[in-house]
Amino acid sequence: MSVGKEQQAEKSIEALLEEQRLFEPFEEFRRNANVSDESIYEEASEDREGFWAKQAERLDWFEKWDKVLDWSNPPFAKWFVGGKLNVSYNCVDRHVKTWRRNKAAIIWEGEPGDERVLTYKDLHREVNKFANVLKGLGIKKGDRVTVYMPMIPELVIALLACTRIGAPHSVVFGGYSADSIRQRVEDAESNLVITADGGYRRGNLLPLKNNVDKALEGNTLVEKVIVYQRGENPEKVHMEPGRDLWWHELMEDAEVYCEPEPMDSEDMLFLLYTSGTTGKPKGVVHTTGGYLTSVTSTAHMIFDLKEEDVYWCTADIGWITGHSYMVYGPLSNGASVVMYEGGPDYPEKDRFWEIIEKYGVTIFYTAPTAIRAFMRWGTEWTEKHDLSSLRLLGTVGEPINPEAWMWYHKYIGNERCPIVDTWWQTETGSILISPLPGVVSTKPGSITRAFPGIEADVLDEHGNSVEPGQGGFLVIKSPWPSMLRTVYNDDQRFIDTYWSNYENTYFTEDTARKDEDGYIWILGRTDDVINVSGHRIGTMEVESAFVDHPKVAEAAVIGRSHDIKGQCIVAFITVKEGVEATPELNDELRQHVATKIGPIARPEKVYFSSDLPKTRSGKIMRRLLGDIAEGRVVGDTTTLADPSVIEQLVKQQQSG
Ligand code: 7RM
Repeated sequence: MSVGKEQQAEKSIEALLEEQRLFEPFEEFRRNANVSDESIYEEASEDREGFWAKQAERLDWFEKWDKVLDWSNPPFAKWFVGGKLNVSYNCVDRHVKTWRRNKAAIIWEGEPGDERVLTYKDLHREVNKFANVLKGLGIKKGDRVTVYMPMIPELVIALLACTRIGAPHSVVFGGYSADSIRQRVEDAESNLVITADGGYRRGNLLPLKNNVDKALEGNTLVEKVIVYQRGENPEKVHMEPGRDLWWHELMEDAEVYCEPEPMDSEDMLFLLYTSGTTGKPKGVVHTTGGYLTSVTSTAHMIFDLKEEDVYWCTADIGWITGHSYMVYGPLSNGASVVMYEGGPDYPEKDRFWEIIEKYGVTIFYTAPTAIRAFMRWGTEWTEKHDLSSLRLLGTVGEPINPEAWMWYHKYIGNERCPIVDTWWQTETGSILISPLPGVVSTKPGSITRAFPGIEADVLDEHGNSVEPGQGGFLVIKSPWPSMLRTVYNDDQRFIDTYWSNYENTYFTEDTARKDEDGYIWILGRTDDVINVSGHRIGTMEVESAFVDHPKVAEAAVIGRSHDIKGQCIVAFITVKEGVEATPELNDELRQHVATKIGPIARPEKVYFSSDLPKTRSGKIMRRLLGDIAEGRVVGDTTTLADPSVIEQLVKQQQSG
């Protein structure tokens, strides 16, 4: 069997760690960079709180804080204690007071090719009006508003309007299914949902409103649903009498100014659900002052945002990357932000390059999975377009393989744009580990070093910092402003997940290695999370979706490496007595999971098995399933209750 593959996997990690290429900052870039002096690292580590206080001064505060950090009750941190501010004021009002009022805030392109540009003044008007709409519907400070929308300007308007009146938003990614919406609406106890009749994806209008209708069946808490009309046939949209309201009708008579609510620095700004080890997604809680401080300063220093930049982050706002680096970070800095509704290959595989050329994008931020797809599509698509406006490239979401890094560098950056490989999480709120493009030399595949003011390290199981060249657990040793404050309604889960491995140290759930220069290389995750195209999917979530099907008895789900997606989902299923394991059922089950969770969770491969490999105490041995899925030599099976299960599965794997 394929001993070779195991060695290969081992070799590719080795190759990654032996990656010797070093790219020094380009001299011209350094000269003009927002940060061009390395001393910032030392200064920040000598006086961390002083550094963050200086960053907080980038914002407009209604009342200044009394204390930078209160860490008297770890792991519950408070930043900028006593400070008062408003996020929409910082992202919009303060720019409208300057010449930026007529600067483009959002440059939007719909998938069918429609275009809209909103200046900061336009954005101000829309946000204020919509904030008044929310108030008019009785939404008050502290109420959680669920938002399920396509990538259209109204999504940004909805978020900023929520922050204006102090109502935390909970965005549900538009690719999630009705069940996922239901779960999140219920956990957040929302009484308002904002959605649209649909959004375009590869030529089709996704039925967002239908999903919301299904999600709300039997829900008694949600009183109103606001529907933005994106499609062409409003008469075809079901509007529940007394519950559903059209966005445009509500906006007709809305007043054009709404006083921004002065929020306490520690008031909840938003909730965002993310997958973890157990089945139920965690509601990650972010607060106001610290979050905005971190995203504003990281966007300024890492993306080197300048007044004349045209900035494009391709992430969907349904993920944390969209929250922090499509909306809050860039807008707080007064940048012009490109927003695109649809897919990268629609109508053709050069849509992204076309957009870069059309709007003169200068800063481009995307994910390794996208870069690997571009590589596969080939340079015939990039060559058709003038990409010379670009001056900085970014990547996020999963480890980038050196080949993809080099391709990005060569074919998109034309060998003259720095690449920032930014490591962070939904929980961290902002980028914590990344090069500063004007001062840090990069190595393809490494996230390099911690942002100033961030104390990252790689520890062994005893809590000792590992020697250069060694691997261990990636941790953050002191609090930072945008760290999650808790898991919504579940302090215990917050403590157990992130703060129980080491004392007063944040456990990232990632494994990493430090090289001889102290550079950090991410290896993978320690928990049961599969990273599919940079999206976190919990194995338990997928397993629950499977066993929810009437024909399934038991399911075990693992991640397998995938050329484009990084990882993909593989499932091992036992069916109930009397059920036949047919290819049709196989398709049906994969579709079932896609319907339950969303298309991103559709398993790549389903294996049927008469039993799952279990220990005598009944634990499923995922390690063995991983070996099978990857086509590796299957490890030690002596603890198995029934070793013959493995043979059966290996046979299936080998026959494809
Ligand atoms: C921003 C985001 C977080 C997990 C994280 C890592 C992985 C993210 C990188 C990365 C290697 C990177 N938030 N991850 N960025 N791995 N290099 N630059 O993705 O909450 O959805 O995922 O993603 O495992 O823990 S997330």
